[in-house]
Amino acid sequence: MNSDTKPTHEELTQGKVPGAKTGIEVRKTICSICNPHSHCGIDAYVKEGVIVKVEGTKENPHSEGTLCSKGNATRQYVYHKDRIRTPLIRKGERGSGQFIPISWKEALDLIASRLLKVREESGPESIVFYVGFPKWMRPFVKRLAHNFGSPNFCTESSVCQKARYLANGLTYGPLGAPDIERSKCLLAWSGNPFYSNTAIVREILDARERGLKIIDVGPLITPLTAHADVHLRIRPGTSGALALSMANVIIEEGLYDRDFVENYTLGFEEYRAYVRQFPPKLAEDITGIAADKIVEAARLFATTKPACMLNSPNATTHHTNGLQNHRAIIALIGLTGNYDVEGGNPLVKPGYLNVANGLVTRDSEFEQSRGWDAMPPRVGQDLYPAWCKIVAEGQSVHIPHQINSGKPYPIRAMLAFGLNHRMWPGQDFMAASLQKLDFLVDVDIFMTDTARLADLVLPACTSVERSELKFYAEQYVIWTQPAIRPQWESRPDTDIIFDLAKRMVPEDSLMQKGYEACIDWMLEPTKLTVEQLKKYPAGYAVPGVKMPPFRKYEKNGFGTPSKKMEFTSTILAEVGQDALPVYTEPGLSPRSTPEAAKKFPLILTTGARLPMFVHSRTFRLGWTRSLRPDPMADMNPRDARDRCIAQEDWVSLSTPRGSLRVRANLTEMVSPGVVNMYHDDPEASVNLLIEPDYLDPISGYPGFKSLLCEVKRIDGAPP
Ligand SMILES: Nc1nc2c(c(=O)[nH]1)N[C@H]1C(S)=C(S)[C@@H](COP(=O)(O)OP(=O)(O)OC[C@H]3O[C@@H](n4cnc5c(=O)[nH]c(N)nc54)[C@H](O)[C@@H]3O)O[C@H]1N2
Ligand SMILES: Nc1nc2c(c(=O)[nH]1)N[C@H]1C(S)=C(S)[C@@H](COP(=O)(O)OP(=O)(O)OC[C@H]3O[C@@H](n4cnc5c(=O)[nH]c(N)nc54)[C@H](O)[C@@H]3O)O[C@H]1N2
Ligand code: SF4
Ligand SMILES: [Mo]
Repeated sequence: MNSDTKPTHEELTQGKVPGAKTGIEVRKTICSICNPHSHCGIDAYVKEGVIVKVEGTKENPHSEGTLCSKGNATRQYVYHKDRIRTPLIRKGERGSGQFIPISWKEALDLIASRLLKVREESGPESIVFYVGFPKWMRPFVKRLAHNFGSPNFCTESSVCQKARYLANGLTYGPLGAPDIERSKCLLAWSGNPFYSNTAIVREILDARERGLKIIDVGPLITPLTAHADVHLRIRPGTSGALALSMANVIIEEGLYDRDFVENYTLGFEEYRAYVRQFPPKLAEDITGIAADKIVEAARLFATTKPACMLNSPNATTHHTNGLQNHRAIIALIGLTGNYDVEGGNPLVKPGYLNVANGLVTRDSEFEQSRGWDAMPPRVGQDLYPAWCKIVAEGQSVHIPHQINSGKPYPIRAMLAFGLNHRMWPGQDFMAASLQKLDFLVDVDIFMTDTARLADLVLPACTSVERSELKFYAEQYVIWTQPAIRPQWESRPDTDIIFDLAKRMVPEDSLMQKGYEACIDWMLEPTKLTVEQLKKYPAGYAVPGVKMPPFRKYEKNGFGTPSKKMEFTSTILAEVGQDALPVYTEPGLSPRSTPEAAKKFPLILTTGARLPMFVHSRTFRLGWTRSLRPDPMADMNPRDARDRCIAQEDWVSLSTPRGSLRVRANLTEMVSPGVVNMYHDDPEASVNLLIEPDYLDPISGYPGFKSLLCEVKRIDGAPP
């Protein structure tokens, strides 16, 4: 705009042009409505302290100026009427949702005094420090918990990517992400980045144009399937059988990497003998995939070098047999010699908040400031010992069970950041368990159904109202700066945590120095500082980052007890589980429970991502909810026809645990015999239909993605 003249007609009608005349300033920030893989750059157009429009930041190399439907609804998120405005203390009965405002000082003093009292009476372990899907405040909460003496830092990752991490850890030590850019073949085993991880879609499509072969394994047809050479449309929960059968083909046909197997692995002969039990014909019966397709995929993956594997954080582990399934899947990487090689799955040590971009930080040292041996056992440690050997957190799924049993010790209080009880299988059981605590604090942006169960509720602000350190895989780093001031009396979570640290861990001298000092401490090996990063509000492209070499195992071995890649897991054997990646049927399936399948003949898979929703977060936004206004279950038209169900009919979706009223969405995207339902819909939350103890025995993971159900038309239901 020309600042000497009046705004032009075009400028006035657009109305959102930055400059002196309009009073609009563009401030750089990030969106954190969805997962930390993304966090797209936002240009916030701010007028008089109010965001009037958002656009994607073009210079952000990760998001390249794009925002999805959720990010575009940022104004609806930030200015939503459900935002918590002040600290609130419960006035009425537990769970009545009646609160009165109190001051920040009163609230923080009360938390500290109540938690110190519980610690004195029942020990620090009786207090759980919990963080839900938000990740950015985790290092500080974990350090606060441990220095307070509690081993119970627990997170949403107990149902997200930690079982995959556990399977990787048991088999390889760590396993790296796929190097799609330099690969010739991508085995995308579960996962649909077009909806769930948009930032890697460009990488996949660019590589595809260069000739990348794609094998897509999953029960649904997704946008990724359209780009695949082979689609293995698998029955949910049977990935282990498919992987073992592919290994059978690869070994029988001599397509495996002999040098790698002979020199760097443990238990190959036992594994070879075991996979002989899974010829493609048998795997066809189990998985529903034609035997010749299994052979085709196995040959393609084993003979196209280098090949890499992409896995969903959890679609293979959200099954009662998930941990071993996932071990069987990832064994294919080592078997074919694609571990830690260019174009395969190279290993890069993760830096800040687990972003593996070659920049090494000190966050594990920061957060794990006390050894496990110096603390009592964690939640779930007796039941999930393998978990506790690999994963540096408690197993959150076990929290409600331990609240009820009081064994091996009582859990009495919880300090939670972003707690959503609908995340748990049998969410009503979790809600009822929370009501048994002596003291529950929930810090959230919105007054959620879970916050209503708390004794004290604190208002957190959103990413556009705070500062945080953001690492991107592209060696791009941002110290974000607030685009607007925190709304109402909300505050950044870190302000709350550091104020509590003053009251609860005064002896922790580093935390007493505050948030920025702690970030500087973690960043120290990178030579970056917060002060320096403040000069680059849109982000800083760190020059000269050296990536580690390939095949580090040749020198260092693997991070397993035997220092080898373990086809037979030493740790699993030690804890009394099968050392081999054995295949068992899902707990509820047409094969394992044929009696139950008579009444519930369809397979239910839940939580496949939709582009407009992120868990519980965006149902309340008008724009995103309008894209799917009612709760819907996806089913194949053939199954619908058999049940006289038409598109958008109201139906009951039932499992042995209960029923929900939802609308039917008829689509060929799901196979006949399968029903798919998104989770967390406040009007029909599918986790009400899943038993709280429907769990994988090794990881404690819920069987979210394979159980049994039936769908029936609700006669006389309103249209
Ligand atoms: N059936 C079924 N259930 C599932 C899944 C499935 O596939 N199927 N998926 C599972 C997976 S992978 C995950 S990750 C979990 C989801 O994990 P949840 O923790 O349930 O995820 P959200 O609902 O996104 O976030 C929890 C809360 O955090 C709040 N929040 C957001 N940002 C902030 C912030 O900066 N500070 C604070 N204090 N609070 C904030 C949100 O408002 C919300 O209330 O669900 C799991 N549940
Ligand atoms: N828009 C949006 N994006 C998100 C989220 C969100 O809620 N919304 N959540 C974020 C979080 S917390 C997570 S954990 C990730 C999840 O990321 P992804 O897991 O990549 O997400 P999905 O799109 O659910 O892809 C999972 C796919 O696995 C398939 N699948 C299910 N069961 C099986 C099985 O037994 N075997 C095989 N081979 N495949 C199976 C499903 O049908 C689905 O197509 O997404 C993140 N991104
Ligand atoms: S919600 Fe959308 S815009 Fe926001 S970070 Fe995720 S992908 Fe990007
Ligand atoms: Mo997740």
